[in-house]
Amino acid sequence: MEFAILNGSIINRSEAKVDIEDRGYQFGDGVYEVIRVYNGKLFTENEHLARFGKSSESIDISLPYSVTELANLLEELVLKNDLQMGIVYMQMTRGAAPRNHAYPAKGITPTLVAYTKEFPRPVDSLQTGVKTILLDDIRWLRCDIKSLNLLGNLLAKQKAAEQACYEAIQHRSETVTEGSSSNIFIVKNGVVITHPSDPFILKGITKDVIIQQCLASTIQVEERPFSIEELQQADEVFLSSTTSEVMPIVEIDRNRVKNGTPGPITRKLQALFEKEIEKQCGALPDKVIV
Ligand code: PSZ
Repeated sequence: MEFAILNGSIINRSEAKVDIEDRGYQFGDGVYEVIRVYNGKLFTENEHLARFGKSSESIDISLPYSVTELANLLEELVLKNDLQMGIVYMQMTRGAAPRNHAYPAKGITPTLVAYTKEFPRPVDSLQTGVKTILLDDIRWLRCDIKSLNLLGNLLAKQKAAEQACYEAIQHRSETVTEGSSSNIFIVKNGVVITHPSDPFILKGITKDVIIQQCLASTIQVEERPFSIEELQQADEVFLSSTTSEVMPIVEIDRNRVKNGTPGPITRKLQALFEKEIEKQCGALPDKVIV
């Protein structure tokens, strides 16, 4: 049997149902997280729970559980579902109430849902790298909130998929912001560069792990806005996310990045990332860097 979390309880997944007047369903009025599970263990769990708290706070929904309670619930869910390699999806909405744009004054209880999904590491893409397109960033100005409102992101990802690409790299005027579901990095003359964590992008947990690893090693890193031109002239380009990890980008709008193969600093960061996974979650059965 497969289980899910609905509010404070772990129940049969097929019995986890929410109200049609839930504000998540009606308005996308809520926040979410995706947490990676390797070897049955949650990777960077505290960081994801902290961001979940921050996102919900920024739209005035207060967490009805402590972070410890939530962590215990998620860990129990992973155990009960016998999940080894996959993700936990978790979302919280403002709750159910008669439809009205303004929040109901009182007496509304947030709806918290979580479930698990098996998901292998994308080892082939991590080896070869992926293709991308460049696209205008048409999203709102609070992309730092991990909100359920994802239409802008979905439209961008769909355009990429229609061109057999893995991701859409978005830009506002000349400045590259982020992917539709990832952060974007360039490497130029040995320096790793990525957009600073401001309201134009999501502060990726993976991005922060990568920055910490640069700082802890000899790799120079700069968080600063960079232009489309810098992207196009970069020595290496990669993206990062919970499920994509450190993913080499080898093509942008049909143009190869350098010679069209993953670069040495990207490879080094992939190796460091796998080390961090193994430190937190134990030995990986399918390593990209051996
Ligand atoms: O399974 C998937 O396709 C996932 S799991 C996480 C994401 C996609 N995306 C996270 C994300 C994002 O949606 C945007 C707009 N920017 C950056 C990221 C990367 O954030 P982390 O590293 O925390 O996953």
